Amino acid sequence: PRLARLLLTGAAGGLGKVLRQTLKPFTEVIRLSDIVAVTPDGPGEEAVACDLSDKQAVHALVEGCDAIVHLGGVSVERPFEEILEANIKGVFHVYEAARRHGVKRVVFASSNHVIGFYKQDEHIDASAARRPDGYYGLSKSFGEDVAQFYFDRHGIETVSIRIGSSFPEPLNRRMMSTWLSYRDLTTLIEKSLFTPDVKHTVVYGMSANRDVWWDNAAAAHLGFVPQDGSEVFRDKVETQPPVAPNDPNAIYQGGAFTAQGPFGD
Ligand code: NAI
Ligand code: 15L
Repeated sequence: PRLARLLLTGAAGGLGKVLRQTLKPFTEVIRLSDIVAVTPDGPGEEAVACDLSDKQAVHALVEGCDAIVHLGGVSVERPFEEILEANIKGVFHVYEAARRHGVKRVVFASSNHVIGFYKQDEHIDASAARRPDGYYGLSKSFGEDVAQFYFDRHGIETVSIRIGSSFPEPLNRRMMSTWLSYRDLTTLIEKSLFTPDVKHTVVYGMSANRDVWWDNAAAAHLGFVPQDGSEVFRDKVETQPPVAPNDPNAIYQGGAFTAQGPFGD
């Protein structure tokens, strides 16, 4: 299947730079957006700069698109006011614009930090109560609620992907469990865009890693079968010094995010 016009927010970011390439086969036109300038690179690409906290700008951005992959926003723990503008207002504006302009499918880049306060020896599925580990995690938790609300109220379908750690390779021992390869991320987004009748589905974005904390049985209808796994990086990662047992990176699923901030006033 192929979309007519796919909107990719956060297109200048780490994942956006990858996905603007790998999602191209699934759409006639990809509309690339970020708060910083993005340059279209050939046919089938268009770029629209937009601050997600600007409601009118987001409405103009979304018009004419038939699906949205929403990656834009602050991707780390930051003072609440920054998170409020980019993530909380941002996700609301995206869904309001989707409603107004008839967009029926959103893929929301949620995060493992919505459940970051579970311990690494706990195993959870998508139905576990959320335990956000900071303002950033709270904003993603809000985003998942917005997604559910816009499905229940307006029939807009979303797959919220609780991305673990999506980088070229796992950067530390914790990421041996949370790593999501770019290839598996792309497949998961493809499934999220084209699987019929997803309603609001929550899925954990992880590759086929050996020791995982998350169970994706509730998202089996997506048919996502990860092809990569972190084991091939184990020897390299284990050259790093061991993590102290009282370090949040060794205790919590959200790792160091559980101990960042507050940032004062
Ligand atoms: P990133 O920080 O590299 O990219 C985010 C992009 O959003 C940046 O290009 C930034 O300029 C843009 N942005 C920030 N504020 C904005 C605003 N007010 N208006 C418009 N654009 C704005 O993050 P990355 O790693 O590419 O992540 C993409 C998405 O996936 C983010 O939503 C992040 O929270 C989520 N995610 C990523 C994970 C990872 O391992 N890379 C893990 C879990 C979630
Ligand atoms: C995230 O949500 C961040 O966006 C990313 O930069 C990583 O820190 C990742 O989680 C993680 O938990 O490893």
